[in-house]
Amino acid sequence: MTRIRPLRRSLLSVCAAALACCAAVFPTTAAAQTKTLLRISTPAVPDDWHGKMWTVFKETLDKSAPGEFDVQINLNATLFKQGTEPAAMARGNLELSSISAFDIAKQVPEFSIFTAGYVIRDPQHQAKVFGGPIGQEMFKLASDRMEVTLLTPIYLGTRQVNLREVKPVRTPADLKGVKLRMPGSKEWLFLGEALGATATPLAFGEVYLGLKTGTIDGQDNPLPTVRAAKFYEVTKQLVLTNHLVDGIFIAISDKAWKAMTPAQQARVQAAANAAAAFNNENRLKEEAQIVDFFKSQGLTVTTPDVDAFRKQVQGAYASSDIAKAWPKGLLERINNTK
Ligand code: KDO
Repeated sequence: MTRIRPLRRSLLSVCAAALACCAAVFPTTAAAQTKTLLRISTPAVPDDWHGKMWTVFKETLDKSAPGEFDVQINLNATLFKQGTEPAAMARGNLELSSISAFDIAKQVPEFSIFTAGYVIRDPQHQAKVFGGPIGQEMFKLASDRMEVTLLTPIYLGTRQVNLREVKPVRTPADLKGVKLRMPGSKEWLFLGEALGATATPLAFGEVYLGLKTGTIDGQDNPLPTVRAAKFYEVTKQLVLTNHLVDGIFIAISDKAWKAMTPAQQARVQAAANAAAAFNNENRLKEEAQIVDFFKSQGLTVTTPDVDAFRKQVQGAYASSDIAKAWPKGLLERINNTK
């Protein structure tokens, strides 16, 4: 038997005690290190469906792969600012987010076709376009050119104009001079201007205060978001322009995706699908009946001349630089998807 000299023995026992102490103080850290870290960042508020869907994602994954993933959900843009998520994912500082067509268009200009007003007709049309060959081609293009993989599209809702003060709005001319808040990118600002307004860039998290203090006259978002972010508390009118059937995409960083085994990838994909289904089902259900809620809160809900808005917005895109990046024939293929 090897003899341990007294000095070595006392050193060993000090080390053993230190290790035992560490294990007692940091047991979860030690366990978490063996798990695959999945950090999520989104500007979504907790009460919006695409905020809640991340809990479905986490629960689905915890069930299909117990103890395998450490899913950390960060809502309200607390981890990364709105629009900076793709860069954070490319750097390896973030694993998952829901990114918009506008975020993708910054790197893949062809994708801007999905940022254009009055291209996608309704949620069913969106599901058919994204669920068919066009979706496959465009998601591959984005995944090939960015350092993220798009796992699934999500219906964010149909965007409407929401104003601080009641105003007769029939046509785009009636929005002249209205400071309409849009998220801050060229494609967003183009959409706001195409609607006839003065597009004013502001991050989502600052919209409530902007409406309250009057630094902006209005904003546009799908109605479930107007409810969840409580914009109805600081606005008086909804104008049902239906100008953008908006989609976002659950995306995962390539660093995280490629480090996973095929079995892990399949579980993450299934969890993303479950999250998307939860969002889509609840959002559609809510959109179908939400107008009464706003009326009960004292808001004036008006229907403008939607054909006049459609004509002006489609015309603005047709003659724009943005549309020059759209793949030849894609608009017709989208229009012909029934
Ligand atoms: C917004 O800032 O108006 C917007 O609706 C844009 C979307 O692309 C998306 O970022 C969304 O905000 C957030 O998820 C908050 O709902």
